[in-house]
Amino acid sequence: MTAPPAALVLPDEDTLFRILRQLDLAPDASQRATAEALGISLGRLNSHLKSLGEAGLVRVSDRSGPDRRKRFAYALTSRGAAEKNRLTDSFLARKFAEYDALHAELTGTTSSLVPLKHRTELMQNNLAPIPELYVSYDSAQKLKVEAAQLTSWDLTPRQICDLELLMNGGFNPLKGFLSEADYNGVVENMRTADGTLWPMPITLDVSQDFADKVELGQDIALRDQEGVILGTMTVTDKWVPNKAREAEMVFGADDEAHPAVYYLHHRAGPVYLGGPVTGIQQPVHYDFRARRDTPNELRAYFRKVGWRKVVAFQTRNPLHRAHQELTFRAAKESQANLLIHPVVGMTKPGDVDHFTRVRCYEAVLDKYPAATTTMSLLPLAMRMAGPREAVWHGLIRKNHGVTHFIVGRDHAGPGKNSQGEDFYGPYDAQDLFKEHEAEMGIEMVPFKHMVYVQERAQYEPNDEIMDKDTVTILNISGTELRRRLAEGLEIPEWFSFPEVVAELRKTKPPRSQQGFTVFFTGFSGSGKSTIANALMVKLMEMGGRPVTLLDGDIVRKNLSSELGFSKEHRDLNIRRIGYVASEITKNGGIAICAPIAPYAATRRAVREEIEQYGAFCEVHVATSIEECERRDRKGLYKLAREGKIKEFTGISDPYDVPTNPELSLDTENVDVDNCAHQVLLKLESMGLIGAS
Ligand code: PPS
Repeated sequence: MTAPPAALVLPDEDTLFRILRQLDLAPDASQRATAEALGISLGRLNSHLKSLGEAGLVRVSDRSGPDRRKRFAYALTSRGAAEKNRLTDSFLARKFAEYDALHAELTGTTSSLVPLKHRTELMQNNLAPIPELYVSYDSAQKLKVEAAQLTSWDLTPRQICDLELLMNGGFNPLKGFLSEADYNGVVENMRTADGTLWPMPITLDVSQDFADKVELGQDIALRDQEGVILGTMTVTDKWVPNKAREAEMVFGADDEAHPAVYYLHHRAGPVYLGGPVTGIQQPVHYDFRARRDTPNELRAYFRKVGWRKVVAFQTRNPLHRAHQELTFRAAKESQANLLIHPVVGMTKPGDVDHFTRVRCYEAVLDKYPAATTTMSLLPLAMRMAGPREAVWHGLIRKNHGVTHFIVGRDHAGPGKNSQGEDFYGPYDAQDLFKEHEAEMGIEMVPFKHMVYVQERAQYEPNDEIMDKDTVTILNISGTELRRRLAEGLEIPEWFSFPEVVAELRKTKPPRSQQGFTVFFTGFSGSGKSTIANALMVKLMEMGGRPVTLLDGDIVRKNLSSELGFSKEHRDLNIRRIGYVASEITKNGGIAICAPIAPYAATRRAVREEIEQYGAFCEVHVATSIEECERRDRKGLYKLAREGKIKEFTGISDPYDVPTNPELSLDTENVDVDNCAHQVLLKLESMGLIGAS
């Protein structure tokens, strides 16, 4: 926050706090009413308002009307709102200190009291409300109007998730996107600059263009993807982060096989902005509204139903019987009520979508003893950061009024690294959590690996089974479950509840009934279009699903007619193709794409987008550049050699050869029909076509 000019005399902190609070609660009130509410004279209020206006904390506006005494309206600026939040914290800290002193005076003991600097956090048990960053409804209406004039940043889906949890206190004690000093502390040693434990960088990454437009001290509006203003931020910091270092320290390796590292390098903007946030309104959700709770709503619920101890279960997967048994046991062992707290913001690419999952969770809720368990949805964007993520999850749950947290084997694990090894040890998350448990103020309930014992027809913790040699232990891995779903095979009742299986089958019919995309890539003239056409005809002959061909030339005529061949335009072209293909795939059709698509990163982004809905089969049409040039069907290579066509792929522009395509075709020794047939065989082996 920028300091007010030196000449300004602001009221003392107490008066300032009371004025800002009053203006937040009743921004439209007359000056007389405000002075009365504060118990000060009109003259004093006037002079305070003048200096607050000059300091940029309050906005004065003229309003027309006959009554001269009501001529001016006063409202908080976003800076004023941020200042009010800061003063609220220091006010609370002081009150806690007074409580301390009173406690000592009345009881003569101070032994159970914690050091003052931790007072505000630790005094907040799971029942008391926690601070939010929102202004009052009336102030929000005013700020919204003011913010319409500000430079705006359109938040990415991940930033919307982060902002929601910043504003509603889910990321308490953070007051905004991290400043540079806080970011450095968090990256290097999991602590903000003042020493507060916080393991995950919550940063506002922006484009270079946007960063160039913003000055330090400036307020910016934060908008969702429809342009709705959710909050404002006073930019106190702007810097170019060392992303490789962030990846090493936060995710354990600068390895793009880690989804968050990939995101960091390919999705996140190059510049970070930091500063305090003022909340105007929460992001709008139209789905499962009754199942979404802010931290304070959950705390209020726990107060209402009298839950003192609550154990939370974090999940990004459907719940099967093993999970139900495990969570039930965890609640019993810690003598706590159970909160199923699934993530519905962003999870790992390829996960079951949250709509399906929530319907599955609802089916499982009935399996718990009545009134012991509840479910609430958490709009978190996960980073899959294993140990650090577990600590982060714990702090977030603590903010939601939870006292115990289940941490399992490989909590928030991202899968294998580029060497095919696990990023983290299976119990690293539990170890790191344990190390910080006392400071976090939330207790870990370590996950027991539950397996099904056939003879006893029940789930038992694996490490408690003494007669392993004589009983039959059954388990179905996640991979095996996906295989059974994909192939339409039986899923036994001991493994999952029939209602859950039915939901999963609805969204994930067997692969042979799902949509998919075949994505050809290769040089111009490599034979992509010809093979794609042959494949389309063969698939149409089989019938069953609609087939659409998105050929390079056709797309450039219809979808991308204004684009050229710069890297930026090619990427845009491929992303458009990817978008259309993902929609076709989602709706159960077959999309065949045949652009050059020279950049590996863009192909990967398209793959990720499509794999949310169905299979992606990348086919490299591996005709060499020499052969393409020799064929030169369209005469373009000749023109490219003569310099008449610029940026020509393979001649004067790069092509990243696919390193791991589903199929690579040699067109120099094999005819078109056979190439198309090879693709069909590949699709069959992927389970995408076949008897159905
Ligand atoms: S990209 O890179 O994927 O966006 O390209 P794409 O849309 O597939 O290109 C389609 C056709 O454009 C012709 N063409 C060029 N290709 C490469 N480089 C340059 N500079 C260029 N200029 C025009 C070329 O005929 C491509 O056709 P195909 O179907 O690949 O033979």
